[in-house]
Order: sequence, then structure tokens, then C-alpha cells
Amino acid sequence: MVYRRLIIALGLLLTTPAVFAADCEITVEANDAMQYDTDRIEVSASCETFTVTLEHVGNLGVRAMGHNWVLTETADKQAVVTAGTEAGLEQDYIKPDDERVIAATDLIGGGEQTSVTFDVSALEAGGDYTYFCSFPGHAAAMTGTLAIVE
Ligand SMILES: [Cu+2]
Repeated sequence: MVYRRLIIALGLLLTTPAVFAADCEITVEANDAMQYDTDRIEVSASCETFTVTLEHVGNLGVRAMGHNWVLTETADKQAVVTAGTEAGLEQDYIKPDDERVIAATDLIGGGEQTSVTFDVSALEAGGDYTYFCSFPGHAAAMTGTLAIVE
């Protein structure tokens, strides 16, 4: 009888990983004080895709305090911000077809929500990735690191 219980327990143990499967999505909040609520996002390499939902929890409109979530290699951040500023509000402050942009949400104002889903296979474990808001003047404060983890 004890032996049989052990087998059952062992079986449960072996099937547990499925229960704790990686969370392949995250919600990031942005506010009227030009802040994200997180400065690091870990993405499991076991995720096929990853979804970032951006929630603007402030009240200010998109023209005054618009926020988005843009992912690039860290080395590309500044150039993408500069090109985005030139592109202007009509383009959500992202240069159209900017190949350095790995993923980007729409630009939203207070009370709005948006999301983006990207292929995790496009990223390398150990790669150096940064996310930020490309609204002019926001990228220095609204930024964080995205890491691929096992
Ligand atoms: Cu912003």
C-alpha cells in the first residue's frame, strides 16, 4: 500500500512542470509621472510567443503624456528614439518599418490599454535587450531590461 502511494506521488511530481508552465505574458503599467511599474522583464525561452499588455493608469491624454512599449537591442535604443521623435505623433513616435524595432505597442493615453505579441525565437538567450517609451523625453526614465531566461 505504501509502495503504491509512493508511485502515485512520484507520478504527480513528474507531471507538475506542466502546472508551473512559464507565464508568457505580462502587464506593464505606465502613469502620468512618466513611469513604468517594472524595470525588468524576464521571458522564458520555453515561450513560443510573449505578450506585453501596456496599461496607462493615468489621466493625461496621448498628446501630453502618451506612452508605448518598444523593444530593441540595447545598442539600438537611442537611434530608435531619435528616429521616432522625427517621425512624430502621427506615427506613434516610431519610424515606420524601423527594422531595429523588435516589438512595439500603439501609443496610448490615460485610461487606455494596448498589447503586443512577439516571437520569442527572434531573441537570443544572453542577448542585450531594452524596452522603453519612445514619446519624446520619456525614454530616459521609462526604460527597462528584457532578459531571456531558461
Ligand atoms: Cu511615455
